Amino acid sequence: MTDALPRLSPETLASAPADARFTHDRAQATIGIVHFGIGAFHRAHQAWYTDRAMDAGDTRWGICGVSLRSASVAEQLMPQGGLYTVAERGAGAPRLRVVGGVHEVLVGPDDRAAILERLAAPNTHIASFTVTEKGYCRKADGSLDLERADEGSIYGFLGEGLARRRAQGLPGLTLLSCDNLADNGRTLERLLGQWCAHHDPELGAWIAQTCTFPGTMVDRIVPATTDADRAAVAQQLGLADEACVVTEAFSQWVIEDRFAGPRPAWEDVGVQIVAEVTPYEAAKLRMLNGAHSALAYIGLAAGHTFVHEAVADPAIRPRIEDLMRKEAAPTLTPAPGQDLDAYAKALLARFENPALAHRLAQIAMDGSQKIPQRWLETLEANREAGRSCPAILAALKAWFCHLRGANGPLEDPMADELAKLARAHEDTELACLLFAPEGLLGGTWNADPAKVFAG
Ligand code: CS2
Repeated sequence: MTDALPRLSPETLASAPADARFTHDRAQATIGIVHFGIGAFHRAHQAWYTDRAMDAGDTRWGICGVSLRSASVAEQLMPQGGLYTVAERGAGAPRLRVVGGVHEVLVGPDDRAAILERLAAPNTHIASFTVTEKGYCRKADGSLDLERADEGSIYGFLGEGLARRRAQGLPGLTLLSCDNLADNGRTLERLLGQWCAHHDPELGAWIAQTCTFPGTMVDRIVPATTDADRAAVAQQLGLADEACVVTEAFSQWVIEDRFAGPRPAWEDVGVQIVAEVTPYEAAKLRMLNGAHSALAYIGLAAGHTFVHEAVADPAIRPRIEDLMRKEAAPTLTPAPGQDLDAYAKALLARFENPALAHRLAQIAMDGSQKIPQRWLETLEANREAGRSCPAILAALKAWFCHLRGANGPLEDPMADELAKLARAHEDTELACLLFAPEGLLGGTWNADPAKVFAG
């Protein structure tokens, strides 16, 4: 039925419901942000905030979205002039907003020259990133994997784009990591520094003087969009939208106040600009993401497909509550006004949202990149305090089963090494190998797994 609908575009936009449309004049807008990783999360989060900030009057913040590998986002968005819909799903009818802030979508390998030109443009003030944990090309010890970094990653683009700014006498950029890494800003700063030390030390010095790397906490649950989602959005919008995203009503963005130059008035649309982002980031990674990964592996082992099913399972839910309240929360130092008990309660309510249909398998991907900041840091802080973590240990065991292929082929940048180890060793041996100082996930959790698992 929806096949017959016209496609969303600047020409057809007027037929979308008025309360679902952005209000700023796109013709006045200029591009001020280059964003790497224009997947569903960016579209439902940073681009959604920025678009609303542009509605408030400052239209310097149009987004040039870069997809490093796949051309499919560009194919979805460009025929629509960059327009797409964010559908917020909770109880009742979804709330729609067509976002007008994305002006251009470029694809890593094909559009290299255009991407570099954007990075070096005088109007560009911010480069931001949602390239997932693996996009930072870290080795097990946290340092930059130079080989992977030189295979079309963000570093090559930043290195050349920033070198051009330097040559042209332009100011540096705010480099804004929006991925779920511990200390994401400083991590990006350190890794880009390592890339420069190898390729262009003078550029590294210029970056250190002129660019900033604020830390951020980003939070919005955004399941991968399905055909059924696209059909539902089209029906409600009255237009076909190949690039729509579905998400929850909740959204949070906390940014460290450390900008190199101008920025959107994000604080006017609900973004928290703070002096110290770590308390928010650590709580989010250890409680929300830690619980998410535990739900994923334990939930898949119990035969569930979706987050809302796993969290409702009476055999699983108490473990998840314990993980958040008894294991993660005691390791955190809350910011003034941050109530971790209320946070845990709110997270459970968000996980229960059946309208999201968030697949456990989506969260289970790339465990090797996620587990250190989600579980191992919590395990280490509890170890230092002499406390045990039965919920996280149960989740680790479920991850080991996942590594042995219990839920189908492994999707993880370390899939081959992990699967080989997991199939050759039982749980305690495997834990010793993985978490030992030289192990694939060594360096974060300094326990003797032989004791912990045996006990
Ligand atoms: C999830 C996150 O896929 C995952 O690993 O835990 O994407 C999670 O939904 C977001 O961080 C929520 O803000």
